[in-house]
Amino acid sequence: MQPLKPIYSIALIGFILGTFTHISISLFFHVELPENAFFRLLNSVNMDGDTADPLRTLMDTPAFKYSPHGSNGAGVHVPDHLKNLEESRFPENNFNVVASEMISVNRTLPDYRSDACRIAGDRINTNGLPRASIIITFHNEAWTTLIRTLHSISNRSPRHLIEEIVLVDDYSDKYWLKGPLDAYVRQFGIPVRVTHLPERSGLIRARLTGAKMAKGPILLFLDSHIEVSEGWLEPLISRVADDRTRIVAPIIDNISDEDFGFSTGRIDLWGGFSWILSFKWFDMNETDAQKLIAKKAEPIRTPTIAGGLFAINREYFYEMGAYDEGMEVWGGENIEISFRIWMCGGSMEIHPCSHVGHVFRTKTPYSFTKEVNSVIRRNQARTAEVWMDEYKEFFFKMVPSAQKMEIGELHERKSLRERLKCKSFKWYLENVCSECHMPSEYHSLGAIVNKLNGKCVDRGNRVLGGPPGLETCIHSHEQQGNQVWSWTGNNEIRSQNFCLSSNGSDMKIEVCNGREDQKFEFNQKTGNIIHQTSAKCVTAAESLATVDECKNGRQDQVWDLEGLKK
Ligand code: LR7
Ligand code: MN
Repeated sequence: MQPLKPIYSIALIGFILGTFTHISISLFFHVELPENAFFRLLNSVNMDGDTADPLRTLMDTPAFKYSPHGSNGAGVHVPDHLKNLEESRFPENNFNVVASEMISVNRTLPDYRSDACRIAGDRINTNGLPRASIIITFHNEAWTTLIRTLHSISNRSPRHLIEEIVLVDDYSDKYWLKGPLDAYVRQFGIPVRVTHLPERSGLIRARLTGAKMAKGPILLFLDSHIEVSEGWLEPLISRVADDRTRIVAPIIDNISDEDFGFSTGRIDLWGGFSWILSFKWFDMNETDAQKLIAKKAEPIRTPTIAGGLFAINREYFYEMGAYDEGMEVWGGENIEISFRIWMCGGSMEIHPCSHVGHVFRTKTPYSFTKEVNSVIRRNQARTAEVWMDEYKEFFFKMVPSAQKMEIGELHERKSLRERLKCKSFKWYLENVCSECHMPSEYHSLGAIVNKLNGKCVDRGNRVLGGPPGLETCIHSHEQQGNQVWSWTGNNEIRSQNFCLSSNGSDMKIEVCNGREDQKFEFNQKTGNIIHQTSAKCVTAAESLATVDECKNGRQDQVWDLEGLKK
């Protein structure tokens, strides 16, 4: 590493001449910044107000482009004297932006592919493949994560497979995402088109704007804080080129929100959804996992995609109704597009040879005009109303507030479903998502109320393996979800992936496993819930449900199953 004293004068000149100039300067000085000088610079940043920003952007660009930190996907250690800065700046993006700024925006990554994938990758003839327009939307993304996203694409993609990168700035208020960004992106050998939206559109409508600008035959959506690894692009494009009705997503690897270390994600997972319609990863069953291990380079069929990272044929995207423009800001569009694609004749898969890292965070950093959850619920309610037929009740029972919400006009989306002659949601559950947590056949859905004490079976604060609770029934309240049970077609009493079970002497809440001790029968005449293997009756105790010998006339063994189909 060469010590670099002129960095201060570069900083000064850049500061005076403005950001545009410094960008060109930085391109000529291909140097590494010694750690100490770098930390001193970082320390000297005045965090009060916008006046600090030019210096910050200045530092960000040239310095970190050549930083030795984080190479080969390693995480960084933020030194003690920067801990305060680290902490105070964390909320900017809800990830460790100081760690990100210590890492080169051009950092290297190992080739994460299996041998089988590398061999398969070499066999793909990329010459005949269509080009992708890469669409990235962002709202107040950190400079370094966004720029690193672009460098990683530019460094690790065959140039002839990319038509362009379309950047959609969703009304960010950081000045460096305006002029400085427009100038910075000119350095890539790939055309990068940036549009700055005049108002906050949310990621769904911003992606639609990006898709309209795109010229390539394939659209490839990415988040604004990702890093692609070797060989990521070819399998995505080639699978979509083989079948235009296929939507293909990469394996989503993890970039730590704490130290920005890159670690590979599991490949034996598929995407499903919960009763509240949020995206959920599921473990692959044994047989599928074995198959995967044997084949290694074969794509995995998935009922849903996480949402941010996927390739789709551009014309097909529009034929299938693009995105629901009635959805706001963030959330829910991933489940909507998944239901729609499958039900209307397409398919979705995850390609184990394509590795893209994503900075996962625990909290969303965006400002919403309305309360966050209500925005997401509204989007989810639109999905339920248009696509889920009678199964929408699972969602509305779990989230009663969504039922009363104003969710906007649905006519257009419903007629899209008719026009495309899409299959039913039951078909989707039976044929695509049979291992999801939603039963395709069920006898009842809702609360299970005891006749004697009027209390409801509740999985609220109960630990797995513990007895099911009996609590005061909750109506029209979000906590109601803990009291929503379905007596399913195969006689489970299920709440999402939790099932009631009994060993004949007491009851437990377990993860559903399809075994006999999780099966119950409901006698409509007597109101008894009878455990199949022990023939005992579910019985109310003070604050929990248990089992006991069935006796005629015992009110503590009489139950009302809400939503029972006659
Ligand atoms: O108002 C906004 N406008 C935007 O342009 C809010 C966000 N955005 C941008 C944002 O800058 C980012 O590039 O939209 C993208 C997604 O937002 P994130 O990164 O905050 O979302 P996420 O990664 O937590 O969320 C996942 O779920 C979202 C639901 O709407 C989207 O589908 C995201 O694309 C999706 N991300 C992924 O699938 C990456 C892997 C995560 C997993 C599993
Ligand atoms: Mn993201």
